Amino acid sequence: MSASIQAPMQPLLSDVDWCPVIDAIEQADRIMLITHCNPDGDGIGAQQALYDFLSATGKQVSMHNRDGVPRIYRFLKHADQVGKGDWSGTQTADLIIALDCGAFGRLGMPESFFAGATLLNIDHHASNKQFGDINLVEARYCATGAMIFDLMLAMQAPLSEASATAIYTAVMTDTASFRLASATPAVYRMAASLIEAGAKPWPITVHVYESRSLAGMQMMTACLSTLEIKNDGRSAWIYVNQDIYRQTGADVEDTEGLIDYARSIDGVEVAVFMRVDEHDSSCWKVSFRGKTWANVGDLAASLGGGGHAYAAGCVLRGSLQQVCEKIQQAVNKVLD
Ligand SMILES: [Mn+2]
Repeated sequence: MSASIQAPMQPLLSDVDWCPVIDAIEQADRIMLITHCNPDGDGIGAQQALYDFLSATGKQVSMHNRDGVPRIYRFLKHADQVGKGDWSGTQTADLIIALDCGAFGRLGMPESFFAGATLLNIDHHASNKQFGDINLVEARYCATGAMIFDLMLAMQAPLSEASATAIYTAVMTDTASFRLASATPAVYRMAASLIEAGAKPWPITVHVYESRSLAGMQMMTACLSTLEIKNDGRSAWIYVNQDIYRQTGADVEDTEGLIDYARSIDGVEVAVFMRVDEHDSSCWKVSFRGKTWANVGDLAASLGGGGHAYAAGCVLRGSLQQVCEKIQQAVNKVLD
């Protein structure tokens, strides 16, 4: 045991009013936690941390995501408690908490899922549509997981190893491993508190970034061979079509992080990644990443999507060529 003195935990933001959220939680007996379709580390981490804390308070807590929990996040303690798929039952929760989700449709669940429950929307996307009965949307947070950290402090909840690990995972993935501008000194102080509470940075990193399948690596090779550089070297484009899925046997989870390779090219300001829906060849999920000054959140919004300044996305329909043309016009407006 080292003799180091642990600094007292401090909230990331001291001027956020958590009272409406705390009131809603205290009034509820049965709580359902949900995050967006194709969940990322932030949505899953926030959900896992909140589950760990709320279930310890004696409340009946459950979790359901249309797309479950991606493989790389299944090391989190309560991952196997998350329900998956469509919803045919009757909702028995009196409070549903949507985490890290900017728009109602991105939850991917039918109306019956929400029937009779209060919907609480906790998110950090500036583009959030405020779809909840109660909304706590604060874009100054680097991650929704960081909001759960502040909520737990506001509720004077003890920080367990499981919730610290989940919040660390959320923040690590949404700040590109503490490298984005959103990783402020306060975020690093929070990370120190998480590590003091038992989060282990390297094992978490190995689960999330060092566990690629061989099929996933073959998908990466195929995807990177689609690379095109446009806008005089300032945009980089890659895609995954159905041939690539078929040839490699990889799945949508294996596309995670591929766009970062496009962005990493010297001189590239905007990276574009287009992936076809595995079941619908005319539906393209498009991701954008910005490097220094380009605001891809605005770019995505101009195409009907949303997100953050450095990371955003949208859904477009058509052939690959049609989709490319639509995106090209929007990219030109940002870069030219
Ligand atoms: Mn997020």
